[in-house]
Formats: sequence, structure tokens, C-alpha cells
Amino acid sequence: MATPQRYTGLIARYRDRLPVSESTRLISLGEGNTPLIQLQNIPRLIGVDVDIYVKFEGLNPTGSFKDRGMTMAVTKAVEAGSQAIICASTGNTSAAAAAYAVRAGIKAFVLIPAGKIALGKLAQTLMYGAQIIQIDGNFDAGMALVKQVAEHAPVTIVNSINPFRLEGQKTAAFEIVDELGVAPDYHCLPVGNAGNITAYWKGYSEYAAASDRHAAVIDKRPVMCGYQASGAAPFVLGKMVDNPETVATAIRIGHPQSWDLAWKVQQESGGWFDSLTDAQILTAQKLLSTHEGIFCEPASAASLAGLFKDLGTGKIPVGSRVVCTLTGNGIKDPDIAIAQCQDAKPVTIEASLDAVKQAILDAL
Ligand code: AN7
Repeated sequence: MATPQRYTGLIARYRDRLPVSESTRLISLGEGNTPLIQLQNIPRLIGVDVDIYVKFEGLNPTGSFKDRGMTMAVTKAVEAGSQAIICASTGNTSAAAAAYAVRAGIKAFVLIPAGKIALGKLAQTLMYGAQIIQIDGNFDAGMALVKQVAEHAPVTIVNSINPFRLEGQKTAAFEIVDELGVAPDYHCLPVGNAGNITAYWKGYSEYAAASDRHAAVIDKRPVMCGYQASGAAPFVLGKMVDNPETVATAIRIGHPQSWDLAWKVQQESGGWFDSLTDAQILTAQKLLSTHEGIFCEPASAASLAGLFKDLGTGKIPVGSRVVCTLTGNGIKDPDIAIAQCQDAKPVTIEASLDAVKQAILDAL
């Protein structure tokens, strides 16, 4: 007899706050429960009294926060009898969709912009065996096509316009409040389609209103700070961008799908959107890896770069408690990482004790 399935993922943990029933078959890879890491060296380096935590979503099963939404979206697609899912993607959604489809035993179709997704994400999606459809166009063009084709073919869309995606992703806010005992003062996030910032706000709001939680934490919600790359910053410009460009390919998005929802988050939380140059994003990425031992992908570092920009300016006061979400793992984008480290060339020596010893003494 087969052993009964044991579930350890976020649906099992927050089941009573998610739209599943006793009989729902969970499609899970043990996602969620990611570390909330308090920075130690960077606050000292910048010489500002600030309590910074990073929520390292790169440690999810496929290496990004997309797994939170995908476990819910695929669980519900399977529950509804769907045999295939589809998404447009800058890379991470395609990897997550592909993995959860395999787990469920259904088919995944992913539309990706040819030549514009990070190498690790492509490798993952290939390995999971998804049907990859590369298009000669950007994410926004792919998204428009996915919406159209879903009306003509039996496929369930698993982009964040699928409301179950946001249900799964809201659990990251639950985890943060459960761990800190209270919501942070500010929460910084990279913004592409703005599904994630919307989901966090939903999570904080639901938790703040939950009658079964301690009265002291009720009503406390963070100010939500959304950061974009300056070449792909529709929320900062206040209008859609037709040819978005940034080194952070994950957020190379000009027509965000959660436009109205995200503006509501900004208003309700008293937050803002701002943009960072590619150089600012890469500097923050490298600072995290070289000073804290945390390797996130470029798009993720926009959250920390945004905090650096707004800290102590009156927007984010000194002494605040801030959470930055690191949405994806740095290993996903080896090309950008290696390009950033040209000055740190490995030394090549002969394979002898003397040579290795000399190399160490030279470097000390
Ligand atoms: C690492 O995979 O849109 O604002 O197709 O991969 O919720 O869109 C990825 C988005 C931030 C932006 N950081 O989140 C996709 C995709 C990383 C990402 C975002 C993405 P949203």
C-alpha cells in the first residue's frame, strides 16, 4: 500500500485562509516557509540605524516567489478538470508553471520572449519538459497572445491575472507577520506586472483584520514601496511603456497586468512607486552577495536598491523596520553575474603545493 501523501507547502500551512476544501488534491513541491534574513553587515556599512530583513524567495522549489502562486493556481486548475496550463513569461513564471504542471501530470505551454530570458530559467523550463513557444516579441506581446488564445483552446491561464496566483502569493505576508510578530513599517518590492505587491497587501490586510489574531497587531500594515527599472517603469511614468528595456529581464514589462490593483495598494498603504537605473540595481545585487552572502537575481535587488534610495530622505525614516522581498535566486542569471565580476578573475596556476601556497600568500 502506498504511504499517504504528506504536504509541507504553504497551502497545507495556511489552508484555512485559502480557497481549498478537505477533498482538494494539493499540487505542491513544499514551497513557502522561506527565510526572513536580518541584514548584519550592510546597515553597518551604510552607517544608518535601520532594521532590514530580506525575505529570500529565491529558496522556493524553482527558485522564485512564483511557486507560491503556482501551487494554488495549478491546484485549482486540476480541481476544475483542466488538462493544460499556459502563461507568458519573462522566465520565472514559465519555470514554475512547468514544474507544477509536471507534478500535476498536465501539460504546460509557455510563451517567452526569444533571447530575453535568463539562462537558468530557460534551462529549468526545458528540463521540466514544458512546451516552450518562443516569440519574436516581448512579454507584453506574449501576454496579449495568451489572453486571446485561451478563448480558443482548452488551456488555463496561470499568469497573475489568475486570481488564485495572488491567493497563494499573499501567504508570504502571513509568514513575515508570523515571524516578526507584527507587520514591518515598510515593505519594498520589485514591480513588474504588480501581482506580487498586490498579493502582499492582500495578505497583510487579511491578517490585520483576522479576528483570531492578537489585538495588538490588528490594523498594523506596512507602507508598500514598489520599485521598477527606469527603462521599464510604467508606474513611475503613469502610463504604459511600449518598448521596456532593463538588464533585469524578469521585470522587463511595460504593460503591467495588475495596473488598477497596484494603484489601489499605493493609495491604501500610503506608499509609492519609484525607479532605479540598471547600475543601481546591479550595485545592490552585488552588495548583497559580497557583504551578506545572499545571491539574488538582478530584478530582486531592485527592492534593496529602492530602500537605499529612499532611506533617510523623509520617505523611509531612520530607525524603521523594513522588509525587502528578494523575489528570485541569483543562480538563475549566470550571465549577468559573471559579467559583473570581470575584475575578480580566478588565478590559474600549476597544480603543485608550492604554487597553491604562493597564491594564498599573495592574496592575504
Ligand atoms: C524575480 O516570470 O512576470 O510585479 O513572467 O521574476 O508580480 O510581476 C516575473 C516577475 C519580480 C515582478 N522579481 O513581479 C514572469 C514575471 C522577479 C520576477 C517580478 C518578477 P510582479
